[in-house]
Amino acid sequence: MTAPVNVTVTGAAGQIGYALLFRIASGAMLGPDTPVRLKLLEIPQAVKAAEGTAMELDDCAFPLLAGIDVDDDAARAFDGTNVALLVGARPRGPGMERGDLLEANGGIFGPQGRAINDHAADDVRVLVVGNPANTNALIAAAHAPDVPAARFTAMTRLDHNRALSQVAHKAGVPVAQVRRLAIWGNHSATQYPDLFHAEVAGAPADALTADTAWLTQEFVPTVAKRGAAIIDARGASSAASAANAAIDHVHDWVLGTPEGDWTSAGVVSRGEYGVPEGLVCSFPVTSSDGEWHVVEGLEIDDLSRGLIDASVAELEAERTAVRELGLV
Ligand code: NAX
Repeated sequence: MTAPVNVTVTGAAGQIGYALLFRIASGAMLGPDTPVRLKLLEIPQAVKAAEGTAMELDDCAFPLLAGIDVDDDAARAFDGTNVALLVGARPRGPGMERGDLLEANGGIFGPQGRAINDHAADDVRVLVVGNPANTNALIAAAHAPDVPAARFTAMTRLDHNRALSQVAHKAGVPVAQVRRLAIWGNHSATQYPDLFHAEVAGAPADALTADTAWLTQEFVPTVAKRGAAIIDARGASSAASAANAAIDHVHDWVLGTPEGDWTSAGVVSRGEYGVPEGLVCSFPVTSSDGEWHVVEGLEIDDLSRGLIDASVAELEAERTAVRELGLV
């Protein structure tokens, strides 16, 4: 059997952690032939709860689970890690301004980036789930100068999957027949789910893109505000669907995207589509040989351009704010 892959999950005692860990241990993320060693990082007050989750993981007797460590020390939790899922973050509290939120998260993602830099395996791949995910990824990458920036990514796969499902419902086709959607920009309400290159049952989604009222007043806001709708319905934020998206993101990053299709991920911009270099921005991406590649050469219509620019402007404002706070 191959050597186990070390997978660190932060915020392991939280609700996404609980939905995520069992699936990683079952092989859903890295495939049925790859054993995993789980390394759970929590804050001291939540270590006991994480240990409870570790006990349950043990009780599943997963054949692929080679071991579990629980820690409140980032240096140990990231030691030798190959895949790091940064889920734990500071939520926005009552009366918290954006600057306060960015600063509080800088206090988490800066040191975690540094610990990854100093202790992780050479091939480490990082997915930031904790919000504000794009800018938290930017902060972590800035603290890991020895790790290629392209190894830091932010999760927009849940938005992508939500968009796939909305289109499948609207078109009355199975979700597997919807391809080539793209989420652009920030994982926030400004994100832009783009259907202009999408295919439904093998044909361009012209009928959907021609219906501008549905597109701009229903589809885009439904996808962008789905998180709030889930909170309203469930009384708690998305957890299983977020965990599933994290599994999908890492699975495709490591094992590749299907031929002829693409997905969406927040990756460090190299200036593609006019997005300023260095921003962690969601793009349409493919993955091969363990690397994300932005899908290039797509024609961007005026409607899309305006919506992409608005979300990118928000990312730039977040970067300016964290620069002013000395976090990057
Ligand atoms: P929970 O509050 O249930 O769990 C968060 C856990 O993180 C807690 O157990 C907490 O003790 C831990 N934590 C806090 N600071 C930590 C630190 N410095 N080191 C290690 N652990 C730490 O939140 P949950 O519902 O699991 O959501 C986690 C994050 O995912 C939130 O920031 C949330 O906003 C974000 N989300 C991101 C999504 C995305 O698509 N990118 C979608 C789902 C989700 O909203």
